[in-house]
Amino acid sequence: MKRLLITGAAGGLGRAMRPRLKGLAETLRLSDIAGLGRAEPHEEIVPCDLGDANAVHKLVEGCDGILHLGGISVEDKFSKILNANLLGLYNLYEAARAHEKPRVLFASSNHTVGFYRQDQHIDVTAPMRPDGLYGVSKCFGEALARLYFEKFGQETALVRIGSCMEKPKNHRMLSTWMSYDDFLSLIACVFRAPMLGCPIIWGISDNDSRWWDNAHAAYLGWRPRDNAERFRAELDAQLERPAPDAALSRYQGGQFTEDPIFPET
Ligand code: NAI
Ligand code: 15L
Repeated sequence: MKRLLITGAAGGLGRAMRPRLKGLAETLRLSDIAGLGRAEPHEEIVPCDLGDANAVHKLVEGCDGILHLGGISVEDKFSKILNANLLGLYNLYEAARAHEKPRVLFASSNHTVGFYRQDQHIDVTAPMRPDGLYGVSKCFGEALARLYFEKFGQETALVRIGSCMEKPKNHRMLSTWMSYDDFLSLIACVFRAPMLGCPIIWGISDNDSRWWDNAHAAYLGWRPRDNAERFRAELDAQLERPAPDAALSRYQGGQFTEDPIFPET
């Protein structure tokens, strides 16, 4: 790729992936509403609010891939989710349509299915069961991407990320964890695949206690190599297991299932 756009580049995942993605494109175009520091020689920085249609059109121009990490990443007031995750996504897809339909990797979330119980094993045919307004916004994002695929042939990988961080922070994450290395190899597979389509992919490492089945996406050749199991002893020593009826041990979405709907005022 000549130019890969990374939205949400100032966030937790953006900061982790920024140095790792250096070899994937000649230029990384980094964008966020938060500060991004100084550009390295292979980088360009374009601040942009995803809710601003004109700015998003300029942002996408000249890019041949988009890693879309930007937006609200936890439960929040609807007005904030509306601007960043709904309007922002619409703006992104309209801009992509206007600028030669660069392939997109959309950071969706396990919170599209958060109300499945942890003793249920599901694949991508399972109906959505979002666990909050944040989860609903990711369901919207997946539906919007699918619309642009069916109508215009816009390709997107809908990556339902579990918990992508240095290491799992609790026992639930022994099932949902994805290492940075595995995310990097997934990103490379998505942008290098001769044909992508619009698949839903569970963004998890090869965890022994995973709940989600990626068999349908085998054609991409992604082979996650890490396994959260190696952190189990450390977690057992550090943390008491939550009670069996606690949200954290009951639902796939964990604590998000107990979040309130935040009032606007
Ligand atoms: P984060 O909250 O650390 O980063 C999101 C970034 O988006 C922030 O830097 C923020 O300033 C930016 N942003 C927010 N509103 C914006 C707007 N209106 N315009 C432009 N930029 C805006 O989240 P994180 O952890 O880095 O996650 C990245 C993406 O991956 C998010 O979309 C999140 O929903 C998704 N995801 C992450 C998971 C994880 O384990 N880190 C799990 C599941 C999904
Ligand atoms: C998400 O969707 C969030 O963005 C992230 O902060 C984590 O909490 C993750 O899900 C998770 O479920 O662990």
